Amino acid sequence: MARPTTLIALGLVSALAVVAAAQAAEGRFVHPADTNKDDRISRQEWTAYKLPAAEFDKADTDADGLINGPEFVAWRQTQD
Ligand SMILES: [Ca+2]
Ligand SMILES: [Ca+2]
Repeated sequence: MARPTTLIALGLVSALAVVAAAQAAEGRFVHPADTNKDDRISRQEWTAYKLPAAEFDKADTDADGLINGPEFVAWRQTQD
């Protein structure tokens, strides 16, 4: 017999999945290197994800110290 707490937990997981889908639909930047989920990759996150440290400054075209979605996509296109 399912306990009420189990049902609440399942409901929460479903709600989170809906939120994630909505964020993707809005074109939010989602990358596994973005460990603090602020939609930007910091230098620490970049190197922690084993991305080449020398590439960070190339990718950060506006030099604000963070890689946003468009910057990351543009950088990726230079890597192929
Ligand atoms: Ca981040
Ligand atoms: Ca930047």
